[in-house]
Amino acid sequence: MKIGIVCYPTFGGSGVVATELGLEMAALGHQVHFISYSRPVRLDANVANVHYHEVVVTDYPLFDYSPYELVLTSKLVSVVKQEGLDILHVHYAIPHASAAYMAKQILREDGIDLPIVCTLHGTDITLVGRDASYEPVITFAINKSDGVTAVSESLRKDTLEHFKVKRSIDVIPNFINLKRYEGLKRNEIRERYSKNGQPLILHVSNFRKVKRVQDVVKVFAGVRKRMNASLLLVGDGPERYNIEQMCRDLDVCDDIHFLGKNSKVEQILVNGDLFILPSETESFGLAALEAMAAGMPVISSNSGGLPEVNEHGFSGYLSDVGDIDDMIHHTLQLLSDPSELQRFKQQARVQAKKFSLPEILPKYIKLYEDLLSA
Ligand code: GMT
Repeated sequence: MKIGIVCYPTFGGSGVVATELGLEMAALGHQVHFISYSRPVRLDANVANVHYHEVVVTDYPLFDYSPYELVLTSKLVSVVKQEGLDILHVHYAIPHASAAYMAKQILREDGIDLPIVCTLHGTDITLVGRDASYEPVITFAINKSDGVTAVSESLRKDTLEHFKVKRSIDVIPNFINLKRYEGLKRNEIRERYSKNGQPLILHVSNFRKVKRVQDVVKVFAGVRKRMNASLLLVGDGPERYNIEQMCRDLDVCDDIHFLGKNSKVEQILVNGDLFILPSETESFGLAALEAMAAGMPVISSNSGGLPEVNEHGFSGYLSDVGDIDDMIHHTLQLLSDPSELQRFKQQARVQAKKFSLPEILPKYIKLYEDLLSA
């Protein structure tokens, strides 16, 4: 197959899932064409069967806002024609689904019928997409896609609840490439931040409000009152200053380390003992899955798709959003009992296997094949 993949190139989960999916399809011998405004962070150059087409938006004085969606549409038309793509898979509805629809109509004029798959990832539905300024376009683009997938049952339900969707939505959960975690050993990060052997607690996100990183700091401060521990905060984003302020307010700065963005996140995760993801909402929670793959139990909120990923009492614990005391309780329960922590670490790995590539990839391949033979 010749597959086009449209995604955001940033550290967000949708770009990561899109990249990993494309790389696996390329490893199977398919030709995969990534189309984005910058090289996706996890897409190395010079990988066999992988091609990258950059969408370059030029400035023009008339435009206060450059029309990215139009430039993307033109790029899609051009790549489909030049490369002879069989199928186009867009990740994150805004604005990729409507750009794909427009490209499909343009190509139809030339007698080309291009099947479009749209994968809904979360905030394109739960936060941004349902806003009145986007909703009619998103509804239309979802209804007009040839295949629509959601990364969790929770997101499928949210989509049906908030949009007038007249078509079926397949749930294809996010997946993890466990090969990235095989044979990984603790490294200098452990030595640097756990000098006295104290547990390392981790959090990874884009530091947006929806992630409630301040709750991570509050939980850590509660834990720190009872035991030695360090917290590594990986990622960056708009809440960074407020998070730093919270560290100062709670007097825990010395034990909290900001590691910034990192494209080889598994090299950090492998050093951790426990992961905290207290999000307001999370359609899936890929960060939790990556943490489990690295052998960390997850203390998370119970919102959105998180209960589908993190099994309460097995791979970690779930608490209501904002229930700091409950999260502190579960964290201490695990960190103060080495054998219990060890058991949960193993169970976290078992849970991650349920979302391993061999479990999930065939679902995407079947969807592509069904659309191509329709
Ligand atoms: O806000 C983010 O975490 C980024 C966003 C994205 O588009 O990358 O993440 C969403 O998609 C991920 C991959 O499917 C999911 O694992 C995240 O749960 C989802 N984020 C939210 O729903 C807040």
